[in-house]
Amino acid sequence: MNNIAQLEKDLLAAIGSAKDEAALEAVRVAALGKSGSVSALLKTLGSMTPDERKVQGPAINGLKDRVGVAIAAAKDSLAAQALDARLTSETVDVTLPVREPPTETGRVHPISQVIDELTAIFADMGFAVAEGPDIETDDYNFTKLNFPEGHPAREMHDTFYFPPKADGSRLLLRTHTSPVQVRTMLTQKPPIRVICPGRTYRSDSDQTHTPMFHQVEGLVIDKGSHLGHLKWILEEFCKAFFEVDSVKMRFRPSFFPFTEPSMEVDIQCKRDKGEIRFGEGEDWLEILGCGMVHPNVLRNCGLDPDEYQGFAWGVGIDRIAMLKYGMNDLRAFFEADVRWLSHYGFRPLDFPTLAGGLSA
Ligand code: 2NL
Repeated sequence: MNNIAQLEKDLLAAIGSAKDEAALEAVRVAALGKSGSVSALLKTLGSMTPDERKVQGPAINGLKDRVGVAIAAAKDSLAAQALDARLTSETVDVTLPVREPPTETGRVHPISQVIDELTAIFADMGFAVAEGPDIETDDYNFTKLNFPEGHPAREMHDTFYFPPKADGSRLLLRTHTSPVQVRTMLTQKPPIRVICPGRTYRSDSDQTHTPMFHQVEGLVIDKGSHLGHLKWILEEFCKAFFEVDSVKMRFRPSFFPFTEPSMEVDIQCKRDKGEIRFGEGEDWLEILGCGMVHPNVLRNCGLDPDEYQGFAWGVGIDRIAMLKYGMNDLRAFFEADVRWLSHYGFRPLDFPTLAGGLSA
């Protein structure tokens, strides 16, 4: 056997025993690479006589072609083997349970739930929902609401003010949602029936106060609106919200600059080992403030107090949410702890409705 035939035999054996594509590549470089064994043979052609070359040329080039074809075939088969190995090891078990979708694992914050409940209750009585900006003018938050300039009631609100503008006026974070009702009176003709839920801000922080909290206010303006209507609305609201058949309410005289007369409202309840029940018992719990809209407020909002009158009320949403759902720490509301939310939160898509149950 001449050395070309021997080399071909050796190379085909090496190709056949290459275990993977990397080993095969090493064989290819050793044979056909720049300083490979076949390339070295090809280089010998240059120093041969024409007669020698006539015989050796086709023999060496034939070797080169056959080795190349063998390497390409081996490469295809190794690639197919590697793919088969991956397909058998990297299996996907389609029978495994799928991860639960957000509609199953996500939870609605109790404040959002309570706002949805309030909206359902008041929408049923014919109220519209109005919203407005959190950043307000001093005029809409105080002046139009009959807080005189320099009146101590302004200080009582612990207002967050923005730096004064060139003209001396200051924007502020609204201390109540009343400016939304001011905007409503300025732009809509009575009869007006709106509720205004939203964020409110006061510079106050302790166990029962957070600098940002939530309020819902209601406003009714018409020609003959009176305290009898107000009492009925608030009673119906409390029964529906606390999901009880009857509630006893107590109206105590109070003071707000924007209402006259003004009242604070308590509901009767029973306290039992930290649990509160409504519609029974001998204790009283304050839940809201209300009154007849002050004639100055009506005038400031473009309404003639001799033609129109109305009433308004304000409730702390965070507080009634805590009462209804038995949460005792207000600060947990705003800590964004998913463990708290998965315990106290509500299932999405279970919208509160009067017919289907508010919190069921
Ligand atoms: C409370 C008391 C109250 C109002 C809010 C109001 C709004 C306008 C005119 C008149 Cl535009 N009144 N709102 C009235 C009485 C009480 O809130 O203690 N809230 C937590």
